Amino acid sequence: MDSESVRRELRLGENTRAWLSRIDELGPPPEPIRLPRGDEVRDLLRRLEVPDPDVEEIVAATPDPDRDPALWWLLERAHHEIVRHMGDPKVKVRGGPTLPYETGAAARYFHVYVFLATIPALRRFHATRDIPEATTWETLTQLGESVAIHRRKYGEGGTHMPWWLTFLVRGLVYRLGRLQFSLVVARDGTPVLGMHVPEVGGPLIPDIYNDSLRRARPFFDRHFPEHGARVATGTSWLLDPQLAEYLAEDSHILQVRRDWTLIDSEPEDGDDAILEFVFRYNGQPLEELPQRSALERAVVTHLKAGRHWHQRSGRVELP
Ligand code: CO8
Repeated sequence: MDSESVRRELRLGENTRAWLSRIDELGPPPEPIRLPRGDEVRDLLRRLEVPDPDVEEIVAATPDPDRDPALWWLLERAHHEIVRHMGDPKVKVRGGPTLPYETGAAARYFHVYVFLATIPALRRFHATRDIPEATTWETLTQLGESVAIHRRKYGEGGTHMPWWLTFLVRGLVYRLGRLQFSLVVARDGTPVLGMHVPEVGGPLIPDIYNDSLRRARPFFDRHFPEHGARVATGTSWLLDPQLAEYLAEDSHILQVRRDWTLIDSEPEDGDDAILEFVFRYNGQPLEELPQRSALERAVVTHLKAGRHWHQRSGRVELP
């Protein structure tokens, strides 16, 4: 098989050519991949909080090297690209695109299979860094969140934001309580921790947020002493100052962001981001969006008034 025949068979777009030829050059991984099957994968997926209907579909569609040679070709090389730079934040690897769904369930769940095939290498890497098992498993539950959001948004199985799963399974992201932190090297070479608020885990109660923030520096100083980050940074709809026009002063979002300093000169357009994170928006008219919470009402009122939301970048000192 070569990258062009794989591209044709899986109906990948022209824009995937550069990635395909890169991973073609890389070749298969030195150690053959193994996908767990049957009850082994069922138990693993449940542990990763993948919802039941998806678990069964993922088990049934698990690709096989003889039956699905093109998909297997892609799987091996996508996995190889990830493990090659395990734990190195200076190398950018976003993983492959979402595959066109018309070739079947195995294509829809492609990034789940890459994730599953890479867990053993990630666990070996975590062991070399003495990462507690509980942190490994807590971090890996992002797979369940990604699959659940995809189903809620599109009504069928798949993975939402597969590039984030790639980051995570490359050993760059760690969930410590309510928050995730990622190893990042800023453009000027400064090491920082990227902060992320996963959806699963309940409201952003300040005590819970602060507990998580307090865990970050000791964790990274112990397991990644060469990194040495002293600040966390983030780009988010949560940092848009305009939210203060709508939310109560004691809202969690307004409380936890008080220690943050904005560091961007020009705000980025944030309409898509806030619609995504509040509604998992999929193009419906604004009139049809639910209006149950203060935030849901704020997002719609603001847009209907012809105004725009912003994504802002900020930083906070790590305690
Ligand atoms: N959808 C609908 N309503 C919401 C949502 C939401 N996503 N979030 C909050 N609300 C409602 C609340 O129910 C409350 O309503 P009411 O006053 O009517 O009772 C009101 O808005 C105010 O909410 P709070 O400020 O108290 O916030 P919560 O603690 O309820 O929720 C969460 C905050 C947990 C962040 C929630 O919005 C959520 O789960 N969002 C999805 C995940 C997400 O958006 N993550 C952020 C992605 S960007 C990123 O990770 C980088 C972050 C870097 C900067 C961090 C700065 C702190």
